[in-house]
Amino acid sequence: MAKRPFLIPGVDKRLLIKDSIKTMPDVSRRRFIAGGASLGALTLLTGCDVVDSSSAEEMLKQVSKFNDAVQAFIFNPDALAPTFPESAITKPFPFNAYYDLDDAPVVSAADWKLEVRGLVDNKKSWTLDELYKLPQVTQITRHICVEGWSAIGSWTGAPLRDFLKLIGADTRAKYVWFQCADKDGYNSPLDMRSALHPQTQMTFKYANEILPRAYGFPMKIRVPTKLGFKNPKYVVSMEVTNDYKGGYWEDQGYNSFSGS
Ligand SMILES: Nc1nc2c(c(=O)[nH]1)N[C@H]1C(S)=C(S)[C@@H](COP(=O)(O)O)O[C@H]1N2
Ligand SMILES: [Mo]
Repeated sequence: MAKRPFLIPGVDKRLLIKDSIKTMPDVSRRRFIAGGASLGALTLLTGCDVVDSSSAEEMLKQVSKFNDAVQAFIFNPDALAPTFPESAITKPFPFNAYYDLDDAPVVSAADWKLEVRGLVDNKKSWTLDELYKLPQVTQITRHICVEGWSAIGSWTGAPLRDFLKLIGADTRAKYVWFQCADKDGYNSPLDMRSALHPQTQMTFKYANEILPRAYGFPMKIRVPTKLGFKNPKYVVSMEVTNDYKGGYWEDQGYNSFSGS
């Protein structure tokens, strides 16, 4: 996440968030504030991308309408994130990290293994070839960054919940904690309920091609019900644990739930 000024012509981000909060019923207001109360969180709730004052207006309308879909998305963490047709895909899809693309990890497919640790029956490490053999699905969903941009992409991979079942993970544990290959480290805890969400994916392909380096080769965890920073790229290990181990952005004050 590079430090960029956050300016939308004609829209004051703080006022928009304040106005939206005012229109929410109590329960969702509490949940929204607990979830980070950011423009990203609003985008996640309403599906509206704010680029100008008329889309801000539209977002407010969406919040105040509180139609069934939005309600379901807020109150039920098992609700599905919206999916989109191929024609909606954002091209080119943005790269984002806390460094420039030149500094993104270069992972050698031959040497890489996914380490599995913690509360699981089978702690075997997995090669990429082994992982590629898992049954995979493709999803076209929206990725929302807390910095205020969002983009629609196509991700293919194995549902994480299938993998957790396969390795005999204790799904009563609180978190799955991911560590990444970034040179100064990147990690992120995912609450078990979200890890078991049907759309949460161990992603191996972007736009039907092997995941490019920019987007996290060889594997990222795609969680379409969460903000972008809860989608770790260049994953090297996963640990099933009851301990809250913190995360790169979580430790800097971003809410760990950050999603629906
Ligand atoms: N390993 C790693 N994963 C990461 C990040 C990072 O810096 N390192 N940045 C996060 C953030 S803030 C965003 S918005 C997305 C960006 O993913 P993209 O480059 O595929 O758009 O990756 C997330 N996962
Ligand atoms: Mo992000």
